[in-house]
Amino acid sequence: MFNDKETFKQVFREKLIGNLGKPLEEASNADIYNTLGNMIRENAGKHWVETNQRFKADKGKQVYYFSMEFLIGRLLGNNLLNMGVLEVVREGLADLGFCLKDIEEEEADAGLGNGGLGRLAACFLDSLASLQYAGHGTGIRYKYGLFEQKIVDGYQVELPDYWLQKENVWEVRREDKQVEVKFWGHVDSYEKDGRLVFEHKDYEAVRAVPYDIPVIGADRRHVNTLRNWSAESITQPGRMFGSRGGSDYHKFLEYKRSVESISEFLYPDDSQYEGKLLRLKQQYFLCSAGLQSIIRTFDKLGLPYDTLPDKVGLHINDTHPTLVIPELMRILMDLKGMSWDEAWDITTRMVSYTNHTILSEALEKWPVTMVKELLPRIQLIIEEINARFCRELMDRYPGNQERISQMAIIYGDQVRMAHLAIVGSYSVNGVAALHTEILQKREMKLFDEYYPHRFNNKTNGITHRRWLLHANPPLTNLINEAIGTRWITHPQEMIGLIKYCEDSSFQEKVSGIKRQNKLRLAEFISSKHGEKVDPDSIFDVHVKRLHGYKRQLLNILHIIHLYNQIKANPSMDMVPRTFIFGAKAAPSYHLAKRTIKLINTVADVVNKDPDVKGKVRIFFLENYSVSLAEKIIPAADVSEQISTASKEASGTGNMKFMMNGALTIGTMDGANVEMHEMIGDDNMFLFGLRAEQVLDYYQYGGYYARNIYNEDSRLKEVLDQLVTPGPICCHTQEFDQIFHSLLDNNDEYFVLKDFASYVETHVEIDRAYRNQKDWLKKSIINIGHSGKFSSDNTISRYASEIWNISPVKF
Ligand code: 26V
Repeated sequence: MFNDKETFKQVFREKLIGNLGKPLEEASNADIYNTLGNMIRENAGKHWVETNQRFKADKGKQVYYFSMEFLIGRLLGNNLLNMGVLEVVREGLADLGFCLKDIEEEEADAGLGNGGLGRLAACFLDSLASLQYAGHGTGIRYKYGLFEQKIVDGYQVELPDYWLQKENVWEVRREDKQVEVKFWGHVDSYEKDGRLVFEHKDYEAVRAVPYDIPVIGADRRHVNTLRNWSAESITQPGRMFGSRGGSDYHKFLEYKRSVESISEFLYPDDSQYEGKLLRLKQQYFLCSAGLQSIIRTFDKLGLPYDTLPDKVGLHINDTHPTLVIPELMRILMDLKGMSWDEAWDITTRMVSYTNHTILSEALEKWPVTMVKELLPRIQLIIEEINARFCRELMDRYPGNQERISQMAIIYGDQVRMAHLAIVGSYSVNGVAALHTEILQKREMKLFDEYYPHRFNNKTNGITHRRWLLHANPPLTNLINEAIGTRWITHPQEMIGLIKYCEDSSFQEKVSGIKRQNKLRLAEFISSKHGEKVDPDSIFDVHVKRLHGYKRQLLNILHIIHLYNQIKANPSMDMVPRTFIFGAKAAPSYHLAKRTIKLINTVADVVNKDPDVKGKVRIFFLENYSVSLAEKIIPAADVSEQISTASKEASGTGNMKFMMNGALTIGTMDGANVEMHEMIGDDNMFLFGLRAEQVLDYYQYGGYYARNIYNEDSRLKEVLDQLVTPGPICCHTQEFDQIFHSLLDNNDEYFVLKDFASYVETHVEIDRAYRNQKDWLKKSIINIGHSGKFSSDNTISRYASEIWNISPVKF
């Protein structure tokens, strides 16, 4: 490795020539990126091999985090950081005439996830490796990540994200580790040596090829693996067609196309479950390939199978990989010859499950007929799990048919995946205290009573390495100056910053850094939008997926109200605000897409209006992604976390903003509640209904949106503007649907109900910002407490309280 700049430069030059056959003088930024990336991966390779040898020698438990999504974003900067060579490389490249920031922009942003759930998985990988746990990711190598969003005439347009067009320097194709996954066909059963044997026949075989990505921990020496599976066709004649039969060329092409579609694209809708066959195929593909490879590794140890739970942990990220439960049962019984009871005992000591949402429309329920046709053996096993579970329930609640049907795994013609996940695992966790409480007391109450020790909370976290050290180097340096560097490995020690919260010189420095970050973002926005951005305005930021419950609509309605106030009184006294939005809507989510159009329409009207005199400006930044988040978050003054209370399981964006010194305007939802517990009313801006109230309205009724519309003249004015001809509604019925959802459909997400307190709270923010000293004090208190939300903290708890693993020390 290179520990000094000169060695780096020399090694790099040689590598460049070897790699590209080009001298430095002819190299493009892309050439530099490729060479550097390859060089870093090769360097990590040595530690990767050593880490795996250490695992072997240690003979300890390895945990596999199964997830349909790993939203890892770009890796170069973070890998350089974790390898401890960031500065050497930055300076070395500068000497050679290149700017590392520009080189980083050459990397495709791996968008293999929708939002919170996928990004959490990526933060967890970083913490697992950095804390030296044996914890790996198991995912899918989608050819297309989450769509690229363009805004055309104010509308969202989706383009394919062909991220692999650029060479992926981080992955290693491991053909030697491939396995076969079987679909369709039928199951024969017969008795052999006094046992019932099941044989899967006439199936269609798919080749699963892993691509391994090294996950480099913060001390560079510990390197875990993210193993992403790719679906490929089998070309051995006569083996691949399954029920299609025959072997002519057309059939082969048809087969090939159908196989390759399995790992072709990431489903872009994270809010509405749809029973799509291809999605079920993806899920089983992930589970079966991942498990076969894990079992193969275990077999090499030559240990008895009852030790499997001591050597392997399987964690499922939401219900998407729940099929690991029946698939493990299949492997243990059909391939390893175990009895049902032995296999079930092992399985339920291995699997743990995280629930990420209580939105009923996102809960997965697969049609029995679909599972039966696509995965005949798996469906038989699920039926048996269900039958045995229902018998247990009958013993426990004799005659209580209603309770049994509420808890059953198969109900009507559907398999309820959350029930299967709870029954088949030894731990079920929610992702923030409030969310876990709602699971235990409401949504999954019956299961919590039946399995009193199974439910637990693990509040989410974010990796401070990406979201502070990498995204905000000036703030990182300032913290180092103030409290030393121990916080980098012990993020909770950021609390030491609190003692500087009233220190004027420290405040000045925090303020200077924020301004510098705002200037950078202002420049970026100007370059995209061709408009000036005022760095002295409050940067008020709302970035996340677009969804009704996240209430971007509440935000934009408030902005329209502000606009109305300014129009009525152009000399109104307010601190100028720059409202920044970033959000992708699921392609089929019409109301969400209309909300994007509304934001862009209002932006157009307001930004152009000379009466506004720059008091309010609105920018919708297209294609919100991990790399864009890294640019936006360090520059935010205000963080919008305004979900309908009870709906946002945790939120993780809230934590990223807090860590970068933004103040939160938010509801008592998800992890905001815990944020409030730490910093209190003085340091965040809370408003709106509480979860309890929202849930009671849902349960007992009593909310009438139209009454609020009739009574609040500000709101009436705003809503009428959506549907009556004027600057926002240009003789179209574009926003009728939004209007109707609020009034005729009684405002499912309580936007109108929370409007008044939201408006008031924004007035408070305006007032608070004018007192810069006090604002900075609040900001420093936020930063100081944010270490609690480091995913290092979260992962330590998963490790000790769920997985029962310790760091694998050198
Ligand atoms: C659901 C579905 C439904 C079927 C189609 C594809 C798909 C993809 C993803 C999802 C997951 C939705 C759940 C989710 O993302 N929850 C978020 O998890 C974050 C991490 O725990 C948490 O911070 C957010 O509050 C929560 O909304």
